[in-house]
Amino acid sequence: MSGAAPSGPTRAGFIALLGAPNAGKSTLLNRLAGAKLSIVSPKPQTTRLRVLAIVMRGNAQLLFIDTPGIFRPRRRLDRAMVHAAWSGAGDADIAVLLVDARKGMSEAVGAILEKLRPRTAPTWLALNKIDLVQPSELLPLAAALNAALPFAETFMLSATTGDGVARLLERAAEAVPEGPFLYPPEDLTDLPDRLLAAEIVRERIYAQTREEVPYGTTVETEKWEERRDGSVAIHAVVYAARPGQKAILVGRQGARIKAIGAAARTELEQLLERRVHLFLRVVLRERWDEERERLAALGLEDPG
Ligand SMILES: Nc1nc2c(ncn2[C@@H]2O[C@H](COP(=O)(O)OP(=O)(O)OP(=O)(O)O)[C@@H](O)[C@H]2O)c(=O)[nH]1
Ligand SMILES: [Mg+2]
Repeated sequence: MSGAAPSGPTRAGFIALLGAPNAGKSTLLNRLAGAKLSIVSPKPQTTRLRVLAIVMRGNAQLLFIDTPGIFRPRRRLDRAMVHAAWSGAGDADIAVLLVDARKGMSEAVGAILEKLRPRTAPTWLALNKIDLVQPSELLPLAAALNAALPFAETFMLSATTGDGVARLLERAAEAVPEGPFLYPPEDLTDLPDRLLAAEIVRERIYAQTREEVPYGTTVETEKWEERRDGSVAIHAVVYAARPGQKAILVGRQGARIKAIGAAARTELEQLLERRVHLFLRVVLRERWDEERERLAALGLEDPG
């Protein structure tokens, strides 16, 4: 929290980060929170659930929502992800459309602009990844996007370097409505540790496997066991949609799942600040991505 005692009335509001897959929403959420809350990967469609970051800024409580990237859904899982993204935006006081400045005005961004058009609550634009483009490209892109949909504010930032992020925080703190804090100010998120653990394993799967494997996989924490020595034993199941995906995840003599587990455990020990024993088992479960129960485990609603 910032040093000076807050003066004046308190403010609080939801700010949803919205955009095409891979725009950098989760990287930005983590940067805003100053903590790793949401998983990141170079592959699109990484985030599947809404992740909340509670950021205190003077007398304002900023509730940033990371959402799944918006794309044309096929599976029930995809539909639930896109539904979660739009309902995140619908509930928010401010929606921030994040656009990858290097990709510019893509078909995916065009489709999102169309759906944002009827929105009456404030919508902001943030050009992200400005570290990857020539500065001279930014103004024309901002102008083109604002011509397609007039945004109340436009930001240019890099979630990776942090450039421009302070200004977004500042403006958000001024713009959220007056009102009481909605979450305990000392909390960072409402994400349960069990879900965080499953997400960290999923992130390592994104990092260590290719092609369809990450998309055919989901992870659930089955058992969370507090041990008397202060450590925790986490048992998680990895569901694979195809026998071939299961074989890749397990690897030769279990080498792949062992490496995934080792990397996830190291990361979890840092995040949870305690010793972690992590037990992973890989299970074939065809069509898990059509099962309501699997979506519910991710905190997703069935979109029907
Ligand atoms: N150079 C650069 N890379 C970035 C920036 N922001 C994000 N990235 C990278 O872009 C990739 C995607 O980032 P994510 O944060 O996972 O993107 P996302 O929008 O959450 O993606 P989905 O969850 O799939 O919708 C990762 O490789 C990030 O490291 C940025 O400002 N600059
Ligand atoms: Mg994401």
